[in-house]
Amino acid sequence: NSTVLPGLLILAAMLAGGPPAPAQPLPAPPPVSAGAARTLNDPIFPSLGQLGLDVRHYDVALTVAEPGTPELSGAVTLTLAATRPLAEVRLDFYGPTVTAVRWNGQAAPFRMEPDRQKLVVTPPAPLLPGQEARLTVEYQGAPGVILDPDFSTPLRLGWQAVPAGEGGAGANFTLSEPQGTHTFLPTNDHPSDKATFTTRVTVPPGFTAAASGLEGAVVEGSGTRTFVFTQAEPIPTYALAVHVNRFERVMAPPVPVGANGAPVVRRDYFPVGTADSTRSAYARTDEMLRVLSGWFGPYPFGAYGVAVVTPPLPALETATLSTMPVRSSNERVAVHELAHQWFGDAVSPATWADVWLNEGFATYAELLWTEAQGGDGQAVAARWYAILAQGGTRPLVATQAGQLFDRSAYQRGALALHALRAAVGDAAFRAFLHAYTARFSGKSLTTADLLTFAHTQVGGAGEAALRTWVESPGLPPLPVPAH
Ligand code: MET
Repeated sequence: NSTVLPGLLILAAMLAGGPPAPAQPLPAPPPVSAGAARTLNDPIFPSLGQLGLDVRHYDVALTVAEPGTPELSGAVTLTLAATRPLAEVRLDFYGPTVTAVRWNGQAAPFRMEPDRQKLVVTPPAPLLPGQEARLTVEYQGAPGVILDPDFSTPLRLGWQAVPAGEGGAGANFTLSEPQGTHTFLPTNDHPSDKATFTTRVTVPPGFTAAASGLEGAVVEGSGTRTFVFTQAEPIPTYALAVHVNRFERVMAPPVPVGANGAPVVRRDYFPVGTADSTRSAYARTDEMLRVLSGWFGPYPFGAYGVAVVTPPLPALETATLSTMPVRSSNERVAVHELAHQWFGDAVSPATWADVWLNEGFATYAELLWTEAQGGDGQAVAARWYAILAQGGTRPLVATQAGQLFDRSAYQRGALALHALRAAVGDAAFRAFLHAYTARFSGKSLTTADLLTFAHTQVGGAGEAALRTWVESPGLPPLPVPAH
């Protein structure tokens, strides 16, 4: 799982000592208090989230006074509901020092559990099912460090800082999958609790902020500019994009691929000085939107584009605004991240063990795009098959963190869809994909849910083809669809 840098224990200790002790004795524990400490018990990241907590909306205000440094200050108001009585609210947070917590506008007792990366807030009375509350958290300082162990070069998740001088004037951005969002935002940091976001980012003059959602008017302050974004459809916490840079924002004509042909706003953000060879990877986004929506159904959000970043990191499908490193700026990765808007951002995995539902579908989009260009899709499938035959494979539901983004999640996941397509034919496969996105957009599902849904949509033969690829310990035969 995530590794905490020992040096950052200093931050942890600081956080532990920071908040004041609760001003008054805690209320007598109601019978529900034991349940209040329960996490979502994710099979891969068991400490994430809180059972029974439903965050509906995050109203986020971030101030980045010195872009390129890690420091930020934040104020977030979460709209909370509960599916069981909660005597405490336990948010994932490993961020800057908390300076204030309010429950429905009134100061509320809180404490940090840095070892568990939790901010624990005690409301005046338990939050009950059917109620809604507003929880405000203010914080300031440097985010915590959560390393992702899946990569040979350890990847620091969450809030990124690109110092001035490294080919730019200083930049910050989020790269959070799977569990980095709580380095800069107190969240129920799990894809089973999706939420909408309003994101306000205040930056110095000359800098531009970008974030997931539709952009509103820029508010000019005294020596600051505040950019406001509305993400109106629920997304998983890891999919929230926030970027600060000296950006050039490039608008393109809207593309009518939303629900009932609604126009999708097109904008890309390129750091000033981005090479044409990088920008050219995004020249065909309009065509990609048309091809993929033809297969998958209406594009699920109001906008799409990319924000290019300079560090050599993995690309990430941040909602409405994929985060694209310069080195991944090619059409294959561009179409992969675009496909994730449907699979990952709109239709999300219920647990991290189900993340192949994101990666398999997004990888399959690469084959569909190849075919749309007149290329040989079966050759793409055969290459994936050879990779798995050589490198080994596993059943698709992950059992450990190191499997989340491995070849089985990507290539075997994609071949599972190729097998479904081979079993039912192109027309039924396309109808299945449309029905799947219509049914699960805005929601989260397990692999078992997919198989059940496949059975109802395409019948036993289709489900069996998919199930073989999901469950078989070895490598099933290469599927060959008839066209
Ligand atoms: N979901 C990313 C992709 O596009 C990978 C993230 S790595 C933490 O493949």
